[in-house]
Amino acid sequence: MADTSAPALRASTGPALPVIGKSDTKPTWCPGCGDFSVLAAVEMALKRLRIPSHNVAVVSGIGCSSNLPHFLSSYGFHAIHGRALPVAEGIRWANHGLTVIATGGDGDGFGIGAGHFVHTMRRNVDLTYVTMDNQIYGLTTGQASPTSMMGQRTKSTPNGVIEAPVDPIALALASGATYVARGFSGDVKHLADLVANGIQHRGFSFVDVFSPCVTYNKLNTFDFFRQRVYKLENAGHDPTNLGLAFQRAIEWGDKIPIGLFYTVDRPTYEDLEEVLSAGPLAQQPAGLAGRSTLLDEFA
Ligand SMILES: Cc1ncc(C[n+]2csc(CCOP(=O)(O)OP(=O)(O)O)c2C)c(N)n1
Ligand code: SF4
Repeated sequence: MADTSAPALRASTGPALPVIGKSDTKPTWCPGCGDFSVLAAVEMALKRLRIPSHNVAVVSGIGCSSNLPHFLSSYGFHAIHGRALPVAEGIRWANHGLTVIATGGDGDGFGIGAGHFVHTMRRNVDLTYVTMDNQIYGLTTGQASPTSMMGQRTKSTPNGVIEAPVDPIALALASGATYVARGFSGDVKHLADLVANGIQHRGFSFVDVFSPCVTYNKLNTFDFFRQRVYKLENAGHDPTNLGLAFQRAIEWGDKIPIGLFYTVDRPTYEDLEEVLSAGPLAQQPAGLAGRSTLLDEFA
């Protein structure tokens, strides 16, 4: 976990440290888009943890959802399509004192970014990845995404999707993520709890969010999920049991689980990478260790 102990909200000498909030940029999302709730939940989580703006970096790829970093007062980086996670990893390695959050859509994370998704999880890099999973490409106006349901008619699948969807939760469990959860934009408080716990968890935290696209996905709507979702914590689920987590992950039908599927303590990439043991690279002296000995060999 990033250094959340630091945020004494008022430095002993100097001005109050700014708590996270909305930026001056107003969201351009369609009225009713699920992503508004995700933005609110991320802000609530960071406020609750009292992490000041300057200690947070939010990174995204490309898509409607990937515009999220613009709307927070933290540091932000709007990367290219599918590349939120490698950029987020790079930020962690350069300065693992920061709280790093990656955000984006299902197309961004589970399509073009799928390779990065798997490898960041198996490394257990200590960051939080929040996906706004609307099961469609929103920004490009309604093509099928990797999580679109079979049979769904979209702009790119006029006769219905014929490919089986990616199951992000099962994929995360299989790839070694150490905190795996799912939220719903229709329940912001529950979602904020999942995000806050994910930020506090040491290791790769994944929160997949049912975040309906009200403009292009007329199948997976707020009502669709309201009628189906139930909370794992109310169903006696044991989030320390990987086998049970897989069983819950593949549930899809009249009942669909949200909440914490799985969590485990495992050393993070940052714990195991020797070069980071002396503290954040950004605060270490620049230079090449043992440089003179190395250069002497070529003299
Ligand atoms: C390399 C590359 N390929 C394709 C695109 C076009 N493109 C932009 S956003 C996007 C998909 C967005 O869908 P998703 O990630 O689910 O986000 P949403 O807009 O639904 O929030 C695509 C295909 C691109 N920008 N770059
Ligand atoms: S097109 Fe869909 S995902 Fe994009 S802002 Fe509008 S409702 Fe949200």
